[in-house]
Amino acid sequence: MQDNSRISTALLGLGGNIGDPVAAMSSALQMLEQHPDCRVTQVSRLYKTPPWGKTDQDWFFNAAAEVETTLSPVPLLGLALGIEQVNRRVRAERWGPRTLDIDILDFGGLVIKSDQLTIPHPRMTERAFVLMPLADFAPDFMVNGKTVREWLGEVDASGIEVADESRDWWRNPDKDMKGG
Ligand code: PH2
Ligand code: MG
Ligand code: MG
Repeated sequence: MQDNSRISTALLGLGGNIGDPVAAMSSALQMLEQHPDCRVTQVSRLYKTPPWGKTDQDWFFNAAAEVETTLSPVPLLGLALGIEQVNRRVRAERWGPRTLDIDILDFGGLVIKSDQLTIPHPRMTERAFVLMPLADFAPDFMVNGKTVREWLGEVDASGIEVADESRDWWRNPDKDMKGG
């Protein structure tokens, strides 16, 4: 990052269940890491999670990340949506379509309610697929009066699996595809 003066810490949730979500999530984190106004400071393990809400769809891959940024919340949202667009492009090519969701869960503890953005993310405290990855690096982080660990104790986390124990699964997503 170029300017150290106004650094905020944002928490992001990432997920996907179409195409190659792990490649899309890896690409997203690498794009954030390479962006001049962002630095990826924590990444959770990689999880495989049963679909929440609409249950007649494929399981998801989910992860969480901490990003330090000199961007304000709305520009960070714009960056996240742009990265989603790039990775959501459906292309009739070898590795097929891919889908990616990037949610801003928290931004420096601010409370924001605008048409574009609600922070903290209004459903994060109900969702084990958000809380469990977040608890890998921020179990004591406070959201709406309770820690991530406390919220996690109140939700149904059944079915969730760790898909990659490594915290840098996103740095080299093709490592298992060599020769394949
Ligand atoms: N995202 C949704 C709806 N349901 N379920 C899981 N397991 N993981 C998700 O990321 C997810 C979901 C809408 O954003
Ligand atoms: Mg979402
Ligand atoms: Mg979203």
